[in-house]
Order: sequence, then structure tokens, then C-alpha cells
Amino acid sequence: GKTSFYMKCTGEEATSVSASMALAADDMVFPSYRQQGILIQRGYPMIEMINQIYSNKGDKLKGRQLPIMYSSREHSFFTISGNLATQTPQAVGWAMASAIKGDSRIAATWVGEGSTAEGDFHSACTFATVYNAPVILNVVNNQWAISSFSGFAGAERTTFAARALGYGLAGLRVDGNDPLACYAAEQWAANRARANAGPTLIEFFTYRAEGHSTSDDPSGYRSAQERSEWPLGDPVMRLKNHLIATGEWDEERQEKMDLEAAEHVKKVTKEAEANGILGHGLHHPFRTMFEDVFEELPWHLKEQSAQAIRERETKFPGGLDL
Ligand SMILES: Cc1ncc(C[n+]2csc(CCOP(=O)(O)OP(=O)(O)O)c2C)c(N)n1
Repeated sequence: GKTSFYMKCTGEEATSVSASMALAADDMVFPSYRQQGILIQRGYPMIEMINQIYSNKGDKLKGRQLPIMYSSREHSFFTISGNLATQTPQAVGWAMASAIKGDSRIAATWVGEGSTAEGDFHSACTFATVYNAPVILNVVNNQWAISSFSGFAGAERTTFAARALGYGLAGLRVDGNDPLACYAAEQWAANRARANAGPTLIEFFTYRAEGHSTSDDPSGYRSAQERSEWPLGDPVMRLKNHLIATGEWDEERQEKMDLEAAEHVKKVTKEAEANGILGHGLHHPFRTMFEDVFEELPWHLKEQSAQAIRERETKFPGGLDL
């Protein structure tokens, strides 16, 4: 009840965290809504993420974005859009501009396999090849687009990586639950892009372990056992086991780290809650919803704004949320 909506990335963490580690901190990323791992990897303060989820008075986006649709210019993290796949041509365009300016930064975008069926994705692939844009197109094939199995987006006819060939893009298909493989693939693609050797499409084959969002109940369309039967395992556990096997890590340190992470989230959540939770009054002043979008507010919005403020004043005389 503290917010309206949340989306998890459970089981797909490697596709964002490892990939992000392989990029430079100022490479521009154009994610979808399931790559919160990039912000965490880039050191974005967790309190900012939680403030945004609560749309509270600390929310830098002033409650104008759906929870989890973050944005951070300082972290080279492009504003997340709910309109699927729009980020893909934007990433390509940004990469083209970077190359034209002689900048060394590259762009990377993430898109779900279901969203590759959008026309925008095809424009992105065509422009990426034709202009040799320094860009990485990460397709996160978690096999589900809400309740639609990936077959609806063509997964049973060919792989998403194979589509790259037709466009003249380099195409890789990677075990998306192997964090080291994700890292290696992204690094290879980043080196290629930076050397002006061309764009790459990477298909991360993974599994959406949780529901699509908090508004979704996956038991209506897939079996409850599917998650445990998925053969490629959990990426965090796989990395942990690998590091223990190679003598780089141990259970004790893992336990300590898990505890510290849980404590950190608890502490920061508390701090964020002091700025307000959704629907409990502590949000940006009501009138600000008309600000920042237009340089010069059009007449009809000026009228709406005045009317809205009048009505609020009548309803809440002297109310703080004006
Ligand atoms: C253009 C557009 N069409 C439909 C939707 C509704 N919608 C939101 S998420 C989603 C599923 C996307 O699935 P996928 O691309 O596989 O990504 P995933 O959620 O699995 O990460 C749909 C259909 C939307 N937001 N935008």
C-alpha cells in the first residue's frame, strides 16, 4: 500500500548489472523498466530510487513518472518510457550523434523480446547498421511479455540473435543467467562499438522469475513449477557458487554481504518514507504538475492550472499541497 506499482527483475539481474559493469560509467544507457540494476551498479543513491517509487516530496521526477521509470542525467541513464521500444531508435540516434561529434562514448539499449515486435525496434536495427552507429542493442529474452509467451514475438521461428544477420548487425546469443558470460559479451560489443567496428545485437536468454509487475498474477498463464524447472538457474546463485568453487569467495562472506544489503535497503526505505509514501499528502505541490514541460505554458493549460488551483483552494482552504 505504500506505492501503486513495482516491477522486479528477479532472475534477470545479470543482464543489466554485468552488462553495465562492462560499459564505461558515462556511456549512455537507454533501458527499459527492468534494468534497475544499471542504476545500482552506477552508484545511483538508493534513496532516490525509493523516493521515485513513492512519488514523494523527495522524488526528483516530481511524481510525473510511473514508479520505477527512473531518470538520471548525471548517471547517463536516459528517462525510462512506458511506450515500449521507443528507447531503441533513441539509443541509435544518440550513438550516431556521438560518432558524428567525435565523442568516444557509446550507447546501449535494453529491450524485452516481446517489444522487439514493435516497428521502432526494426527502425533501430536498420539505422544502427546503415550508419554504423556505436551502439549495443540488448534484447532481454526472459520468455514472457506479460502473459504472452515469447513464441508470440517469433521465438519459435528463429532466435532473436539470428535476426541480427538480416540487418547486417553482429549477433550474439548469451546465457543471460551466467553473469560472466553477460559481462564478456557486453565487453566485446562495447570494444567493437568504441573501435567504430559496428553495432551489436545481444540476445540474453533468461527467465522472468516473478510476475510481470505487482499488477500481474502469473498463475493465470504459466505453471507454478516453471520457475524451479527453468534449467539455467539463478544468476546470483550461479555466480556465488562459481566464486566459491574457484576459492574467491565463501558462504560466510556471502551471508554477511546479504545481511548488509538487506539492512541497507531497510534503512534507506525508512529514510525515504520520511519524505512520504504514495497517497499520504507528502508530495510535490499540486500546482507543479503544470510546470517544466513547456517553456511557455499554452493558454489552455494556463486556464486549467488556474481552475485546478481555484478548486483545490475551495476544497482545502489554506491547504499545504497547493
Ligand atoms: C507500445 C506499447 N504497447 C504495449 C504496452 C503494454 N505493455 C507493457 S509491458 C508489456 C510486455 C513487454 O514484454 P517484453 O518486451 O518481453 O518485456 P518484459 O516485460 O518481459 O521485460 C506490454 C505489452 C506498452 N507499454 N507499450
